[in-house]
Amino acid sequence: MPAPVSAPVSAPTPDAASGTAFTPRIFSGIQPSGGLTLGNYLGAIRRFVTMQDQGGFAQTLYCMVDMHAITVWQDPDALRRNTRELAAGYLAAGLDPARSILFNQSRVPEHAQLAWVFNCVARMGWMGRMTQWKDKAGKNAEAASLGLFAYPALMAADILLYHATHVPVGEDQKQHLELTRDVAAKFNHDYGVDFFPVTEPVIEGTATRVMSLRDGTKKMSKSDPSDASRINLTDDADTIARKIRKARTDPEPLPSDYAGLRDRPEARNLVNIYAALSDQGTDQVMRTHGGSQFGAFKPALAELAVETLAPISAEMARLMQDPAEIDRTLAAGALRARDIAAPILERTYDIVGMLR
Ligand code: AQP
Repeated sequence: MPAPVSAPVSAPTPDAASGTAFTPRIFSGIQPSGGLTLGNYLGAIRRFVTMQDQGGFAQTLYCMVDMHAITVWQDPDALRRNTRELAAGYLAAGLDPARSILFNQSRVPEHAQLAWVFNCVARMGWMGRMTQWKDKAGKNAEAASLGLFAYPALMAADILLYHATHVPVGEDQKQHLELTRDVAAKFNHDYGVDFFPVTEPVIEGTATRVMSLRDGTKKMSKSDPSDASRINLTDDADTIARKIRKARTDPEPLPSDYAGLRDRPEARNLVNIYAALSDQGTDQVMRTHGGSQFGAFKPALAELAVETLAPISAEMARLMQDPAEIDRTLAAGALRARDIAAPILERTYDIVGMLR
């Protein structure tokens, strides 16, 4: 059993029908659809590293989900660059290719193959209810790609292709994880098997939903048109400090307790970021900074952000000078991923009745 991360990680899900425990295994991914943000770092990558380091999982697989990225238009050169930069971000933050399997999704064709099976398991109604689909397709759903609509079935395939039991993600992915569980349950039920595990999302801590610096009701996102809305992992110290100084807030000082931030989304966001970066609870942050004006709190937050991100950003820049080495790391990771994926896909085809 893996040891707890910041809060207890529940046991690998025993299959309800057979009582069989699945091998504890982690899968998660990030889209190379832009540069990495502080949201990606705090909501996902930092926990990828913790879960790798704590041990107790048979494998930790971390992917650059390039096939997900092309569900909206990506310039081919930018996609190549963003995929390498994402890999550099993983490595710079502490993922170790000797201990974790790092690869880009399109190098493991089993993802697309299993996704097709799941396209035939998942229902149109399920997909239509996904808030990410509604947000990204917007009012003009007719013009959105079929891939964007089917995105959650590919995500279910990413996870279930490895029989992953735990998936560390930010809050925004909770609904997709629930759909992954529905796909596994429906497949198992339809074919009368106990083949796919019911995966546990791991959504923990104070930074599971980092918000935009310009609008505290919107998620910080790498594809937000406003660069001022986010902190990029590649931003230099001055840029980070400027973005935090200009972050939208309100005129009131910080309250003495966290509950006082309930109707102040921008202020709450900055406190949550501070808590996550300093590894403190929000109550502790309020004890230290309650009563402060933003003129004092923002520089303290900027200092903390620079202290955390500067070494990562410097290491990313160093790694990006040798793209061929990044490509070799990803190719080697893909071979290891395929060793796990290929037999699971074969067995899936067999269960479905495809001649092998
Ligand atoms: N703002 C955030 N706060 C906490 N976690 C976040 N994540 C993303 N934004 C935040 C987590 O990062 C992982 C990878 O996300 P993704 O790149 O696959 O897709 P996304 O969630 O759609 O991220 P973006 O930045 O908003 O990308 P675009 O703009 O391309 O759609 C996930 O675990 C996610 O929860």
